[in-house]
Amino acid sequence: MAGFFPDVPARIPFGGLDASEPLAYRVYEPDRLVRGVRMEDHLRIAVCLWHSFNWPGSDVFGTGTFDRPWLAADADPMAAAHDKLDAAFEFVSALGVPFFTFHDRDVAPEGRSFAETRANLDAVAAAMEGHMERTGLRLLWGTANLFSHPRYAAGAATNPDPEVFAYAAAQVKVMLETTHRLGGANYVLWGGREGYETLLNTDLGREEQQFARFLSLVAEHKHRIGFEGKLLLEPKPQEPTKHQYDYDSATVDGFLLRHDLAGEYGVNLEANHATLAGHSFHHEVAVAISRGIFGSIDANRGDYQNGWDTDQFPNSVDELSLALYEIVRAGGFTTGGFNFDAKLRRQSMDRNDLFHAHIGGIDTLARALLVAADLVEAGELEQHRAERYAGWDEGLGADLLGGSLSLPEIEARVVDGGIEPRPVSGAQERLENVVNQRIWAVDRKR
Ligand code: XLS
Ligand code: NI
Ligand code: NI
Repeated sequence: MAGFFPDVPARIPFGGLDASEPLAYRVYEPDRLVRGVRMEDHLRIAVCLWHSFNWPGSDVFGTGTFDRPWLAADADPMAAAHDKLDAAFEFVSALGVPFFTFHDRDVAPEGRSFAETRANLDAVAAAMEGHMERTGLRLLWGTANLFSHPRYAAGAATNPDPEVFAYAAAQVKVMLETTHRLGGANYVLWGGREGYETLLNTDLGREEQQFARFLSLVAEHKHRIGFEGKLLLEPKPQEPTKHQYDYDSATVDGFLLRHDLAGEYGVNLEANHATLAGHSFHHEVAVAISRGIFGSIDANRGDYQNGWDTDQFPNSVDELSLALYEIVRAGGFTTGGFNFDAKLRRQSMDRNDLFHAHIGGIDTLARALLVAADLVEAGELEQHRAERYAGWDEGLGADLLGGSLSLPEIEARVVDGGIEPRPVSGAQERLENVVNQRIWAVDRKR
């Protein structure tokens, strides 16, 4: 293939666990059935244009190291936008995954006015439609970049200046419509700078009202234009701001309930954001599912020694098996999927490093899926959980939850009924063994 990745086959093949070719999948087989559903449809994998095609490999101490000609300072912005799209669609097609995701500013440059910026995005969206038709690739979600431009330094919806709110609202309107036009399955809002740097200059109450108003406007417009995808908030506790309002799933859920937005929004969970919030990724997935707000996932990982969003490609089957267990047990994704919101390391400057990163991440997810499916099928964890809570299904438990007993009546039940609770083992180590045994045995299931 003579495009931007000349050494890569037009489609990354499946080679199996013993494959010697590095550019081949060991586990990911799109058509393989797992609990009756194709692996591709379970995982719904997406490539993100932001980190993978729009980031030059720079960090705070150094400039870009990656070979991304369209990011050159002297490139004509619109020509560069089209070159970037060509390379991105070539990449995603060769990877053989069904979806991609992007921010408005990832694909189209900002113009000299709002109208010009909008025209740039419209032109690029037309080109994207052509690429999507040609390749069959679909849009998992679109989002607006409300954090890079200096106008958003103090936030977008939560900015002290109403003009910034208005500008951001107009920008989201355009990007929501663009996502709709491209048949996006979801629309994501990550509150990049919706938070504060210092409480000394921040009016928390006002900012919360502003944010809620912004989100109602977006939900209203979604219905107005007939966009059927889900609206998803992406929790993150900090970075770039010191404190972000969408701290984690539980915080987002409380906010939505408080502002009458429940039902309008779900969450897009990112593994590294969960760990930054002091949670495991497993926790965030389980909380979102239990609250009924689970939407989609930004797949990546942090570094146990670093306290920031290192956005590395995921490579731990052990960790992802637990998250996937929750997802498979809950019936799987509806509109969501696994988006690789992950960055190469700065020294990974070969063009093919982008392939190695994604292939490894995809195989890790595929293997975690097999483990999760196996755990669900075996049912040991569920059986233990059901037994552990069985007391709540009838008798005393049902009476307590049903609300028919007052505190004095409960006291009478304890005294007269001779209630004398005896502690029971939580069996944690045994259950941990159950998980590990499934991980070790997964190759035998074929
Ligand atoms: C940054 C976020 C970002 C969102 C989309 O930390 O993960 O990539 O997913 O704006
Ligand atoms: Ni993300
Ligand atoms: Ni992130």
